[in-house]
Amino acid sequence: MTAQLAKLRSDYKAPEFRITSVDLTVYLHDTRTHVTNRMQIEPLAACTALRLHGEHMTLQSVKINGQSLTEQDYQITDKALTLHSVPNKAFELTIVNTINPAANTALEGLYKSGGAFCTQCEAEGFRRITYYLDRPDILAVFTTTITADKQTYPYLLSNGNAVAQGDNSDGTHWVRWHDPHPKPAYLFALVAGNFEVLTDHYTTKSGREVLLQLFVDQGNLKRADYAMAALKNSMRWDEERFGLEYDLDIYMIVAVDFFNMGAMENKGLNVFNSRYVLADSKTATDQDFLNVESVIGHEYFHNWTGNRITCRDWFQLSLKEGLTVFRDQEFSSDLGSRAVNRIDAIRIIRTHQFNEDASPMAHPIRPDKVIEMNNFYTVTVYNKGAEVIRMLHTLLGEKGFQAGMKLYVQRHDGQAVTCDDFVAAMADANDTDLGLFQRWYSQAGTPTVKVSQRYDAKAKALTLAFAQETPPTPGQAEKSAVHIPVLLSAYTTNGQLMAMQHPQLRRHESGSLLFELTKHADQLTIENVEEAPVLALLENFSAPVKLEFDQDFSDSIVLLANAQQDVTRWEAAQHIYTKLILDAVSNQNPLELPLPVAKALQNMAATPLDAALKSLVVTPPTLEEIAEYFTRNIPLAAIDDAVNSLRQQIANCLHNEFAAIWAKRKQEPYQLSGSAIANRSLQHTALYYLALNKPAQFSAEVARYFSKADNMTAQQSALQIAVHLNLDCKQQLLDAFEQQWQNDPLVLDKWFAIQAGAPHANVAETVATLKKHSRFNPDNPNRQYALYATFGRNMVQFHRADGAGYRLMADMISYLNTKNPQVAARLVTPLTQWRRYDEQRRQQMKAVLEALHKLPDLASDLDEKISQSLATD
Ligand code: B3K
Ligand code: ZN
Repeated sequence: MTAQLAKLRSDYKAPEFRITSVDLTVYLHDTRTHVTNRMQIEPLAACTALRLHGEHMTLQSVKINGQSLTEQDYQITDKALTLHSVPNKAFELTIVNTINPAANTALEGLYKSGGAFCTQCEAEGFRRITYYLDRPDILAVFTTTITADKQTYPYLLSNGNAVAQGDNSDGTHWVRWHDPHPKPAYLFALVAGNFEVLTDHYTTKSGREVLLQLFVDQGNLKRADYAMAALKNSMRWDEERFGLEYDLDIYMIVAVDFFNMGAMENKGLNVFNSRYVLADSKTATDQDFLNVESVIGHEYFHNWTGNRITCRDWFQLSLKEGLTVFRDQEFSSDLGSRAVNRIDAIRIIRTHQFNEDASPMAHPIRPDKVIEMNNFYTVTVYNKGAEVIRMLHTLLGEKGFQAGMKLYVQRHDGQAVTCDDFVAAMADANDTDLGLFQRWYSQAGTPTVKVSQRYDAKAKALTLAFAQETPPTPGQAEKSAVHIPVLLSAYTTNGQLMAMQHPQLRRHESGSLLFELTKHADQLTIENVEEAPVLALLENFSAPVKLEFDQDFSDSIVLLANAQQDVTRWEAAQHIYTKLILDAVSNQNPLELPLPVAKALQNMAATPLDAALKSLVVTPPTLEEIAEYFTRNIPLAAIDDAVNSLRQQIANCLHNEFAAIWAKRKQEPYQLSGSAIANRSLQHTALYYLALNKPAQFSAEVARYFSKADNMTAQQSALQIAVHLNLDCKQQLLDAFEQQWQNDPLVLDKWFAIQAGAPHANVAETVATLKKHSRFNPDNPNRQYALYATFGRNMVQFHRADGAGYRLMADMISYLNTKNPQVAARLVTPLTQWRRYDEQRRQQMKAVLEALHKLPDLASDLDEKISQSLATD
């Protein structure tokens, strides 16, 4: 194992050379692809040596201005090629090298996915294709000529426009692509394969005709329509909401089966994990459809926020990712249910992001120190990054935010910039000071906001006291106050909205009042308040913080029944559930659903609230979310008992309501409308609770529903209910599903995941058996995520006291260490938090990590996470 050197954000240096254009010629071959890379380079400083990044390749030759260099003229290491002396004025550098795509199991650089060649260059994959200044602030114009066997690879694709093509006499053909937009190498893409193509057109608002092409494997064309429609919706939405229009004549998307992440926004040629493209009602659930829409949107929106304006260095990743996640969230909310989308986003933060903040890998949305960049494509950089953008939106309003966006684009189009540049554009466009707000970019950890309320009936005065505190995180012991927008409303006990006036409370466009907490502690006294109000605080989750506010059940019930915003009603129910669970855990008492709460839930079920909202309101927080309330000795079993008992009591008290929902459902053909999705969601929640309440009685009903299902949403829900509730029909359904879908890997992933996520004592054994399943290909990231990543999130079973879960995971991580370090590093995450568990588990996890740390050839991805985990105290 070689210790890897950390890079620091503060060490940034402007490049010493500029690469103005790159002319790549690639002869594709499975094991010996030949690359000629002709670059026009300009020195920017008085510097004679040039160090180019390059890994996993064989150098054939180097020429400067046509003159061959000898081995004395350069030095090669396993990471770089250094030319000792280069001209002090513009010159041409030609490098010829070979690479082995078939051996590339890391899926970074050029690799084979099934029968196709494809690339993944973000963050630092281009350096596995050829020697280059592989950093995002080097923007060059790319021309790419690809040659390959014509029969095997009829489609040869790269960025920009196809400008020339031809056939050779040896059965190969070639295509030349030119991308007029200067871009960093991480946005380079090359694809070759035998695809089916879905073609369509889009006319931009200024009249540009764009050819849209979606490339899928043979046989999958019928599953591509939805993604194409989502692409056109994205293009329209970005014009309407952000005034941003597409800038090339062609937009291509290729779906591949082997892909480490969701998708990649390469200029004009997105490469997608097939799970975010292929969708029809037989094989994709409602959630899958929504995910396709959101990821298609996300990658499309990067064309402006990421591609035309890119990151100066990788520490700035959230500049493009936080902003683009915010944009895709807004896209989904404008097209679908805003409240449901918001709740989904809140749940991601409260479970996964809070969890990351409490881990040894905690980092600010703009990290300061990185060893392996691939480890920083995190829920903090992406999702907390999006919350930070959302706070700016809350503070400035839609108009102010859009003015900031406009200025940002005007100032920085065509540049590689920093998060500070973005915030400066927002501040300047609104003539405001966001100096304090910028702390969100540098400070890691989850702030806690404590609020207390005191009402003086005689003086009719309400005093609200706010205090904030952020716990220390590795490398950041002392924390400062951050700028926290708190949206709030006040209601009477009858559920009427109350007017409140105070210089520090301003009316917000959402309908709430906005208070800005900028100090460690602040206090407001509000006059003329007629009665002690029921407060809704941190409405719409207006900041990514933990709220501590002791609210009586009776007040939460008022909000659940009356709040004007749906998210506030959902929050009221969550507040009740969380309090019940935490009380039961800390007092070691059995959990009991108070009668007024049961009544309030029954009333809610009878109101005309949106069906998807109802389904979410009756769903308590998960064990994973509750675990974030504990820093040490997480009482897994006690939380599990309390959550289960709460579910059981909801099932019991709402049995009649659930039975009515189930009985009244209409037998309609499958539709993908918002209301149909919402109804299915509520019906499946009802079926789950009915079966939980009376398993023996409902097993046959679940089996019948499964066998009659004409869509994957119904089929998957029935299977999940049967497996997770251990119904009598469980094995029958598992077998039927496997039989039906054994040749469809994306669908079979659901079968793997449902079993790996089941709350049963023998899940570790099940996972061990499933990994030997003939359809479990350990080299495909989707299979790993379905089986092992799902198992790692199954907290109670993964953390089984005998350590079986840890050993199982460690075996797979050792296998992946040399094969695919990115996937290995994802799987190690739950182990790195060993300090948060009881003594027995701590020792076992630590031992497993120490053994992994000693692996020969430990990948930097794993090394960084494991070292950090073992080092922190
Ligand atoms: N930008 C890519 C992520 C690439 C990850 C590389 N390890 C996907 C996205 O966020 O759109
Ligand atoms: Zn992105």
